[in-house]
Amino acid sequence: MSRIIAIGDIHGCCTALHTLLREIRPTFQDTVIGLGDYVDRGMQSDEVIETLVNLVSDCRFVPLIGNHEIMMFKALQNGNEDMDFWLTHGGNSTLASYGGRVQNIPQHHLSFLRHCVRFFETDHHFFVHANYDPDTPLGEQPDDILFWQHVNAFPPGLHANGKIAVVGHTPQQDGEILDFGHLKVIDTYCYGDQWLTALDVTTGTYWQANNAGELKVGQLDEQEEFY
Ligand SMILES: [Mn+2]
Repeated sequence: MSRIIAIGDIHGCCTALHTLLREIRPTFQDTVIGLGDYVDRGMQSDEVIETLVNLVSDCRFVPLIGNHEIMMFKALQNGNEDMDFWLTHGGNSTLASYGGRVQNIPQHHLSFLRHCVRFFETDHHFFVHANYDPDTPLGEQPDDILFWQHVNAFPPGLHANGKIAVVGHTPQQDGEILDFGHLKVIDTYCYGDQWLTALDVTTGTYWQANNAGELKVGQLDEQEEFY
């Protein structure tokens, strides 16, 4: 059985990520989608990136880009205000994980981050970091919606492509997946002492791990409604 598994915002939470991957054990039958925001806030962004780089050799891994990767890139490119902006929005912990020096960030980590994509879609689902405009094709979504806009206040309707959306970015402080049916929000606030979520989008099975290395498994309701 091949699986399609999305992983929510990791934010430097290496123990939770390792715990999840040990349980899921992705193989080359599986497609694993990272929803972005691998770095910042948590303390081990360096180890998270190294783990994701290695994941490429275990499965079909598709990393999306999140707003924190965008901030990091701008900071490294431009310095000055862009560096200040990144450091005050969680980048300080990323930089600390590299020993406090930008020069310590390995080339293969930068190269990994450069290869992250804006969106991904399968037959029945699509994946973006933050949000989407339901009437705009996925390839034409504006950056401010795709990478920055939260969904809690105004959740978008079903996209015109008829596919189920899987997103991160809007932290669910209760640690639970926010499920609108046509839209699943799986940033379950791992860096805030809640859970890191991996969702098998076809079956609705999900796994959650935390920074204490604890793991739980759950099941979203009413998957059959959409097929
Ligand atoms: Mn984000």
